[in-house]
Amino acid sequence: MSPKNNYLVASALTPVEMPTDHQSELAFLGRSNAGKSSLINALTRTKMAHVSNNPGKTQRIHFYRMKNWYLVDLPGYGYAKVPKSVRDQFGQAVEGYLMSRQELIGGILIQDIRRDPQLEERTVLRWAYEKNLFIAVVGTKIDRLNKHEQKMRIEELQDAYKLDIYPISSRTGEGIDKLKDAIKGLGLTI
Ligand SMILES: Nc1nc2c(ncn2[C@@H]2O[C@H](COP(=O)(O)OP(=O)(O)OP(=O)(O)O)[C@@H](O)[C@H]2O)c(=O)[nH]1
Ligand SMILES: [Mg+2]
Repeated sequence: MSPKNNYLVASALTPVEMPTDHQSELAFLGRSNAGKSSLINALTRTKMAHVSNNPGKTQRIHFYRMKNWYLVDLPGYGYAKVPKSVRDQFGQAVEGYLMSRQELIGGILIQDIRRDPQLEERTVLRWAYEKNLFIAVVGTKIDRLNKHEQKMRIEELQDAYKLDIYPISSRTGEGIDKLKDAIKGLGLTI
């Protein structure tokens, strides 16, 4: 018997491989190794997303069934260890998905709290603003910093993004409930 939700239903590269039941979708985006899979697992209290020390191994769009929506894991951009042909194919699939998927209501942009936003992060923000979609920026791995460093980095990132960010640790669980509340605020059950 398969579980009702919290499981992988599709790993897609083309629209025909994507779910067809028109549930809302929320995309989890971020650089490889930023902590996307760990965050997905912390949010859902599962191990449904694969956590690896081998960045950028998967180049497919993963759809996870949630109660009344799909959580969409877009494996990291900015990875170097993948042949260019694979990168191009995946890049096109992601771009096509972000630009034309009707079910998509927004994105969770995930980045290591210790890093600064780069062109890719700014591109994601511009995409969300242009399409008038929800966007939340999450700063991961706060457990790697002391309280003072956390405060400084949160301020620096908020300045850079001109947005409040969600500081979290998937390791300790800190900040996870606040992010959950934001997702619930979209009418998505989690
Ligand atoms: N200390 C700490 N380490 C974390 C945290 N989140 C993720 N990590 C570690 O960071 C590494 C990458 O985590 P993943 O969750 O696989 O990252 P990802 O963004 O899904 O990476 P790709 O799938 O390659 O794009 C792993 O070694 C995790 O254990 C966190 O909150 N704290
Ligand atoms: Mg991952």
